Amino acid sequence: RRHRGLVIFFTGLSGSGKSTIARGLADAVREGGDRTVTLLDGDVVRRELSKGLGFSKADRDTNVRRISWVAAEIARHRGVAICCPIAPYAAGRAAAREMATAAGAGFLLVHVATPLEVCEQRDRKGLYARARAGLLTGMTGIDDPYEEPTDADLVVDTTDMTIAEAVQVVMNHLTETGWV
Ligand code: GGZ
Repeated sequence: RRHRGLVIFFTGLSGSGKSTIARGLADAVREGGDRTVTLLDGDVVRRELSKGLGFSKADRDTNVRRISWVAAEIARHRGVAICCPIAPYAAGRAAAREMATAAGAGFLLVHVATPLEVCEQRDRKGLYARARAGLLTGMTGIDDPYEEPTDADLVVDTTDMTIAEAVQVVMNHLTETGWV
């Protein structure tokens, strides 16, 4: 497994901690060995790869599919791709797994299952408050769906966990399963 590509796909609500864990994990995997790690950061993806897309179901599907395709290509060439879109639909996540598998790579779905009330309390960007006030429509978890994964390889809830601890949980899993 150490010689095969791998897609690590984080899914979860806005504010769940996905991106922060993904960034920490990218550093940890780079430090731990000689693997090439590509982080498909959400903000960068929406600026560079999915510019112009919004948050309708069609646009989210397109965004998630693009990310999944790039991740699978990276993994095809034996890299480790880490991505962290909300990816609210089960079908999109299943397609991401299929694309990685078809590329001969491994696929790890990590559900960052921090509950909505915790994400909403943090509200780092004020999006939940705006959604509650009716100033923003189509906010995931408020008036837009998030289909809870039933096929996650790993579930982490950052409610009572530091980011470093969450990164360690994922790293331990990767070590135990022989990916790094
Ligand atoms: C959800 C939204 C929305 C709506 C803007 N719904 O916490 P953030 O700010 O930094 O991360 C969220 C990000 C979600 O983009 P993704 O590309 O991950 O979504 S998807 O996988 O569904 O394509 C949030 C911000 O964009 N944001 N409007 N309506 N999140």
